[in-house]
Amino acid sequence: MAKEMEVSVPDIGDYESVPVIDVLVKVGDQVEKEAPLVTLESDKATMDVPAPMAGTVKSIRLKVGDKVKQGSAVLVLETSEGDAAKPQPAEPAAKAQPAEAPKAASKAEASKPDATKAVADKPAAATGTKKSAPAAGAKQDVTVPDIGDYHDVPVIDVLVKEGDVVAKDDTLVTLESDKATLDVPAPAAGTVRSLKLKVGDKVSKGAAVCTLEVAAADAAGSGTESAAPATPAKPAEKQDAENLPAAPGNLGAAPLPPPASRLPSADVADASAAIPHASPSIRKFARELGVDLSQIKGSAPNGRIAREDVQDYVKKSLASPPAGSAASSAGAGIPKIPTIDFAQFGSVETKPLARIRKLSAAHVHRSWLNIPHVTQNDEADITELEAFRKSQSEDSGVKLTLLPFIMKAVAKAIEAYPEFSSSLSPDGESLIQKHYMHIGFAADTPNGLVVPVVRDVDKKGIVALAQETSELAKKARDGKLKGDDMKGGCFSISSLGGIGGSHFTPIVNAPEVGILGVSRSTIKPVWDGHAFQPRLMVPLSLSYDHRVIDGAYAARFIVLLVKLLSDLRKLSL
Ligand code: CAO
Repeated sequence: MAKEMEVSVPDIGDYESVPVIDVLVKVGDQVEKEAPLVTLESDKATMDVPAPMAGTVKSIRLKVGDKVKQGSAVLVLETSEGDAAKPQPAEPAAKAQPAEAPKAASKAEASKPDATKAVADKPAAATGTKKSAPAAGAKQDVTVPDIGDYHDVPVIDVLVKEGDVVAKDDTLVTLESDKATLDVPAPAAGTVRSLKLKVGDKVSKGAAVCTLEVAAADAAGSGTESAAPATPAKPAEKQDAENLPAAPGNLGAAPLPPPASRLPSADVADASAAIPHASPSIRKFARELGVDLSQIKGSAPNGRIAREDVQDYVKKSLASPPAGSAASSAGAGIPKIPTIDFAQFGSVETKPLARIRKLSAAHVHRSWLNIPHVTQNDEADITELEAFRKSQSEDSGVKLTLLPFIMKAVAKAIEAYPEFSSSLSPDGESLIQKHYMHIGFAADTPNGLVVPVVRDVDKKGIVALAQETSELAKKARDGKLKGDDMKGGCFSISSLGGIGGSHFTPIVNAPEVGILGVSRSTIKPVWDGHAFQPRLMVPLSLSYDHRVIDGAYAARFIVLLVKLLSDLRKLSL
């Protein structure tokens, strides 16, 4: 028979007036025993209040923003289980893993003077220290503090190694159960002399963490845990292999991975950008899926990562490279660039990126990561072509730049080497050969790079191509290109000749397999067998997808291209 029971906030240790940051259920929801109902979060720890038993949510007694303490009403649950008759507070877990909240002072807690005092007033709120001040150089055993009714809580991170010098309150290890996350901070400044645990160990109150050789200043200045003034909490540098060394010139350490109790707060403002903000249940969920929370931008208030954010991230990750293709593993394990607070080096300004720049950034990144690029360089003698171009420019009434000539030559070279107009099938098993000749050209616009596409280049004359490229370039600069203007290309040209520079490495415009970079032509001495002749040479850089194009094939392609540009008769054939 169905019975109603009121679920209240369980024993959350020394915490009082803890804000509700998430209500994870709504009226009518059916919940399993242990399912998280609400998430509470202070600056010291994050904890879920779980359902004490399976049932249906009948009414909810709190909302986001409310501040609660032990015994505050959470919701009413209708349950058919016989033992639900008597209202009882939610037990955070089965008796084997009971109370919900850690009673330990976390690093953030200890870093706030008022919090330090509040905690220090309570004997249970230990930081693992002994009461008397250790002498400088004295060895102090650091143990897991009073973490309430928690037992056998897994160590998920060890942030120090033997020999490390730590400040008081630096996090030594992070513990995390499926209901809460907390740090064990250093009780005093000193040197870590002997580590007693490792990731994966399960610990309870009193378990040995390390031996600390206490620094002189700390020994003099600190006594009991209540006496220490708050040292601004600085994230300890992670010592394991995941941690990249700081890049040259970047004095800041790589960002710390994210225990929940190190939440963004005024005390840890420097590190807050690098700290994913999520409840323990979301952390557990992310860990089960192998998701690195630092890669996710939270959509919930204060940037907190919600379950949907993790799900979206996984969906996007699965959708990116086509399954089974040679590129399907691309992106895995790419080390993250450390987050640096540039303001520490001087004045900075953050501006949002234009939409086009964001799109092209994602596109070139995808291409760069998925395609094994090779770039083949050469130079074409365009002395005669230039003389012809200049003479024709005046006659045709259209401004002829080098671009339409190059476009025409590329189309002819592709006719001879058609694999440059192909794409790999998404499964990587076959090559799709295109029987049309649409060629894109990169156009520089105030908002970023776009690639309009000229259709049927093989069927058009130079003047028509000149007209079309100039119209498309204008549309691009005016932001008037339509989606269709940029679709369907077989090959791309990126001409920087109007600007300068010699060779460069263009990035293949995937799923195309080749791109030609054109740089600025210059007069060079070229040996004709008898003497050096001044010739106008244009540098060409052909990047190609080496999964599709062999080096010899690419070299033949560029040799032909050079010939076509060097001899106008061949181009007009
Ligand atoms: N060598 C020497 N001069 C060159 C040249 C070359 N390879 N290519 C062009 N020029 C000259 C032109 O003849 C023109 O000179 P005049 O004004 O004296 O006649 C001048 O440079 C300007 O040409 P242009 O760049 O405006 O015209 P274009 O047809 O060559 O190029 C376009 C058009 C849209 C490709 C170009 O404006 C552009 O946007 N280029 C940048 C492309 C880009 O950003 N690529 C990078 C992609 S990867 O990051």
